[in-house]
Amino acid sequence: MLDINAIRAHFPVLNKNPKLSYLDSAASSLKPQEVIDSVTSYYENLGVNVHRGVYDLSYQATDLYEGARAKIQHFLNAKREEEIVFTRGASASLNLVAMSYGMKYINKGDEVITSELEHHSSHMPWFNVCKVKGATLKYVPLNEEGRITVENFKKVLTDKTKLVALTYVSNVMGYITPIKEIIKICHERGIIVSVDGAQAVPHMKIDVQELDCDFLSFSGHKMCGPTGIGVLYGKYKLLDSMDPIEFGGDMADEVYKDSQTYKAVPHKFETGTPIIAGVIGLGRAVEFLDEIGLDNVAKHENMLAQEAKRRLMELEDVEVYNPTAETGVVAFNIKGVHPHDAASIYDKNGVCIRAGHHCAQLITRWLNQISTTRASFYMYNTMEDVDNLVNSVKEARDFFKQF
Ligand code: C6P
Repeated sequence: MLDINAIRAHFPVLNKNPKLSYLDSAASSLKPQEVIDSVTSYYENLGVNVHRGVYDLSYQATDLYEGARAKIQHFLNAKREEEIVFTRGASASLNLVAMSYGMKYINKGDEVITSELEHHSSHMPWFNVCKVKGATLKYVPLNEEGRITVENFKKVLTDKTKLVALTYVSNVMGYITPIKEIIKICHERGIIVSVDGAQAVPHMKIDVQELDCDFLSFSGHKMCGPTGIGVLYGKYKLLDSMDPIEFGGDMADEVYKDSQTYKAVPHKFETGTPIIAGVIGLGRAVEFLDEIGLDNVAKHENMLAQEAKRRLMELEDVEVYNPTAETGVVAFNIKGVHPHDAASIYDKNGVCIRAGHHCAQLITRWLNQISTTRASFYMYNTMEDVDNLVNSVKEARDFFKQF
């Protein structure tokens, strides 16, 4: 059981706004004081570059930067530190896989499998690779709930499948993909699997060796870390076989007029001055998540989301799209009311939610909607937040239904 009041005390935004119902953690989580302090401390005490300076402050900064890589390796149980590549975020990580691995290894006639549940950053890079390389992009048919199932996945698998790019947890529906089973099936056929973990890593303990994914992409800002920092986990052999997509400072090894070589993984993918403060902050964030315990976080947010859905489904004219989802995401609409109109009432009541297509137009179209409302719960949310949400939905429905 989590002590929610004790957890809330770590988050300055909640201390300053105790009545706020922050239900938009799937977009970005709030940041605990420990993470803010670690970022501030780097700027206050060091503020210098890494890997380059031949003086003590730079050595200290490099130790903190590379030390954070070790923390993330430990957090994911990756085999080697070199398997952790720092990027700007999940989008950059997913694009790196497509632009480097995809452009090198996907060829004309090959097939790539993705799904309509994906965030744009997960499937659009593969749309591009397939278009450029003359490969075919296939979509797992979703079941009647909008889920990816192993059975349906097998329907699109062929001898031509070379790579599978799927989300672990959908940012719109909150469904968990049976990714472990899918990875096992793929590996029996030598198929590479790139997992979008942006909505999974912040909420559930992931052991990359146990999962056996080839690539896993995620962002720091959704898991109590700073904005502008993300991770690409990749198996060493794959990363080592890939070419950089950005060239220049810090990634170069030997440079001549007629030849150039690159540093080893992961530095060959971290061009230029890295996101030093972000990396240090993310290192502190994963420690924070381990201190809280992600298994407890998952149980807590799921419990709140189930209760919110149960009560929203009792309301006339409210449609919940993901009643069986097993995470902290609630997808709903008030019939006949545009989510952006309703959002003005939620905002007035201090309820922060997201409305729109959530950068996932394919699943929004699948739902036959142009926009959905999403409430997403995290470790610091309470039953009062559920009350506030449900009462605000009632108020919005009653207000807009008059017209
Ligand atoms: N989803 C949401 O409100 P970035 O923006 O690069 O940190 O993360 C991209 C991304 C990739 N995959 C999934 C499943 C995601 O949910 C996101 C970000 C946010 O749902 C912003 S659109």
